Amino acid sequence: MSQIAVMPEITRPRLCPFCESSCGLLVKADPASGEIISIKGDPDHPASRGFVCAKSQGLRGLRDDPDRITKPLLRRGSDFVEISWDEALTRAAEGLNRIRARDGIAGLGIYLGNPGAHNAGVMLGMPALLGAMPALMVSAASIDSFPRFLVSLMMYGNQARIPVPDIERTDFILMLGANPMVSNGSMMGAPDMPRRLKALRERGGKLVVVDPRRSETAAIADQYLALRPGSDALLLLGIIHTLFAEQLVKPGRLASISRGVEQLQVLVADYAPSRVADLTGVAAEDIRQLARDFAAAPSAVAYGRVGACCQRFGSLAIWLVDCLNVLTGNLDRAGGALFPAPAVPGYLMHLPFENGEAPYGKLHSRVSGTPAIGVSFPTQVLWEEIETPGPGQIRGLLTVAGNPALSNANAGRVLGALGQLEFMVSVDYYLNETTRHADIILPPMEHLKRPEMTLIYNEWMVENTLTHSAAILPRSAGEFSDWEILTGLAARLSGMERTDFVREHARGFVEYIAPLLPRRPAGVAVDDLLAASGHHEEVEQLYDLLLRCGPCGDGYGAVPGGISLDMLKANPSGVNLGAVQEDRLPAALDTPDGMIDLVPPVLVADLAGLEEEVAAGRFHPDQFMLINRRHPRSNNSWMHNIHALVKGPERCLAWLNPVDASELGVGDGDRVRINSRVGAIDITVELNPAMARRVVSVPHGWSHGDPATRLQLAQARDSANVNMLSDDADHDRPSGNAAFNGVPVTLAVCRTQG
Ligand SMILES: Nc1nc2c(c(=O)[nH]1)N[C@H]1C(S)=C(S)[C@@H](COP(=O)(O)OP(=O)(O)OC[C@H]3O[C@@H](n4cnc5c(=O)[nH]c(N)nc54)[C@H](O)[C@@H]3O)O[C@H]1N2
Ligand SMILES: Nc1nc2c(c(=O)[nH]1)N[C@H]1C(S)=C(S)[C@@H](COP(=O)(O)OP(=O)(O)OC[C@H]3O[C@@H](n4cnc5c(=O)[nH]c(N)nc54)[C@H](O)[C@@H]3O)O[C@H]1N2
Ligand code: SF4
Ligand SMILES: [Mo]
Repeated sequence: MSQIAVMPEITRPRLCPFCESSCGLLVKADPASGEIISIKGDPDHPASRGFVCAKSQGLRGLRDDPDRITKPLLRRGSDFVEISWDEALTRAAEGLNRIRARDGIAGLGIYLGNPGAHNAGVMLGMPALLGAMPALMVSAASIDSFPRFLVSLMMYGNQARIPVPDIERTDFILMLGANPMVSNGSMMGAPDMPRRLKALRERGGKLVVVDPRRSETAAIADQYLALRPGSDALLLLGIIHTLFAEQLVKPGRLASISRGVEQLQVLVADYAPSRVADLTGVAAEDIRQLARDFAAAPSAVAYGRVGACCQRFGSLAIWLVDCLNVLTGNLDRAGGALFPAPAVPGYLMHLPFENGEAPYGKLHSRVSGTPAIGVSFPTQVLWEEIETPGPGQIRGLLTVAGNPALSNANAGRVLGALGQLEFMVSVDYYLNETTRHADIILPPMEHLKRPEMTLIYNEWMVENTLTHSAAILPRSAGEFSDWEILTGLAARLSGMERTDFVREHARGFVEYIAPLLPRRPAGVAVDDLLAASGHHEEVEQLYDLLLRCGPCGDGYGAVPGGISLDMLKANPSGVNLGAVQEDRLPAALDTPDGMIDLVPPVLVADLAGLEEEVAAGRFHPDQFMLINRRHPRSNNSWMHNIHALVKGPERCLAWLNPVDASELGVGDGDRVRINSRVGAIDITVELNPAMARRVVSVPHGWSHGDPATRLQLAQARDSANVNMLSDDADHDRPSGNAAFNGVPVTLAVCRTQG
């Protein structure tokens, strides 16, 4: 399908697929040999402007990795053999259909992992697959951002309404549980965080970081507050209490579009800084002063991410972050938290209120009665549904771009469940800790052989940019993209030809998301709209339709200057649609009464849970707590087999404050056993004065020793799976999101290395 002329060395712009920053890269390659010669930042990309981080080199590493799977694999006993695509897709569809025929759709589950969200082919292919194979679907969103989605749904009436910090203009950022100097920012899509944070400080702005570890971001902050893990909600309650106590509540124009300020004042009454200080580890006067500084700044924004979100009180924390922004008048205004107006509609999250009721808890899971957000359940539901016999037990699973064996809480249980399945199919590059349980593995071709384009992450980009990247390397026969694999599987499941299936799917899909397509020409059939994009590749045709009918689209000529895929292709470094705008409220509110709800009952209810945990001693200063950590040359679980990224000293180390270490009698290089309610790991200690007392930090995504995997480099690393410790039962109650931070643990000396 690709029409690249073969010539020596070409340099092409390319969207980086590895994190939300979505940087523009310049890839120099030799299409004849397939060699990637260099990967640099693209100075012409409108948002990243030449910035690039080390992980971008993963594109080359992935291409060159001899362990990457290039042909479909079929399980034969404990081994795998290569089979043809035709046989693989046929067997995969037969296996899944067999379970559906016997047990109904309740017998099937789908796990969608994080890189899927960075891959337009997966994002456009999954609705097609779900159409052909309705199943209980869980995704990495519930081990990452469910609290954010739930809070947006309840406060603004729409999960996709994500307020992002206006980092370019703000005077003050209060950052809880985020480390953008390493992660490059999440739900604050903004490439080149170092430059942006430096610019903030150069214009006299202030950065305050709240974290149990003096992180790389805390190291460049104006103020750092060390916090007891999991106590963000208590700190925020103390700050909001102070705002009321000191008459600093000034919502400005938000007052007339918000509901519940008085109730909120009553709710925070019990959380005077003098009370929460002992629980959070932050001095009462620091809490009061923080409230005053925040309220006094010309503009300010509170922002909470993975550390604040993926914990037992993640929904409370994210709710209170937003309340703080509203009460100080900083939501929807320049320098505060703004609502992006994405050019490609967030169709996956399009779930309106019905009869005044939020799409939350309309479905409950069979085993634990866990409520779904929309139709999405948290991941732990999948494992209990596989484990628990009876009608509706899940016996067949499809995983797409996910590695739950390492990424999900209570990994011991996940492994047990994976081993119990009757039939499993995985779409993945690697034979890893998860896919080794599959019966069939379907490997997509490498990134640079397919086109890529901005899709869901434009929901929360600080700058509104769109990029389309053409394929750079030519594909060979027998290589398929994720889009082709997912639609190919869906077609087989439906007993149809793939192209017919794709057409039929597109018709239904476009009707389903019709409210999100304001510039769709009236009375023109979907087939005719797609035909107008006939000069593009198949997956691009659907994307073009979304662009052109979407809120910034050209409406097929009706809106001169509007966007289309042709326009993006003419600007291969990317198109800038301008800064995110203020004053989008109240128009952008989708709550039934058109107001911001400051006191959604499902969130307020968990304050009782917080009090229970306070009473149970969860925040006792002697209790050891586990927290997460990311590394600049690692991406969750799956870049540990790439030499350029994994080389160097061992990284899977438990960081401990030196005082705690000496009390425990351990030093650098010693081994400790960390125990939690659900499991134990042995791991090497590294002393680090950046750690708050009684906190231990361990990175996730490690433990590659399983001999059944095909990850030679990764296997050689000494590492442990931190998610053997995280407790799936101790999740965030309102959303069901996993709690990786603030896990109560005990530590004991294991053995000393010589
Ligand atoms: N290099 C690299 N970049 C990545 C990734 C990666 O694996 N590696 N992963 C990508 C993904 S999928 C995501 S979602 C983003 C995440 O990006 P971020 O949200 O920035 O997450 P982290 O980098 O994990 O930083 C979380 C911080 O929270 C702190 N923390 C832990 N517990 C608590 C707590 O209870 N309260 C508070 N206030 N802080 C706490 C941790 O010490 C850490 O500094 O990063 C993305 N970018
Ligand atoms: N303890 C702890 N656990 C955590 C976190 C934490 O901070 N602490 N962070 C959590 C977060 S934020 C996230 S997002 C999750 C991630 O959790 P998951 O999404 O479950 O896992 P990943 O490690 O991202 O694994 C991605 C898989 O996709 C494959 N892959 C990569 N690119 C592609 C592609 O283009 N197509 C296909 N088909 N496959 C591809 C890789 O080979 C790998 O198998 O982990 C979570 N787990
Ligand atoms: S920050 Fe790094 S990994 Fe993320 S998009 Fe940019 S270059 Fe890629
Ligand atoms: Mo994530």
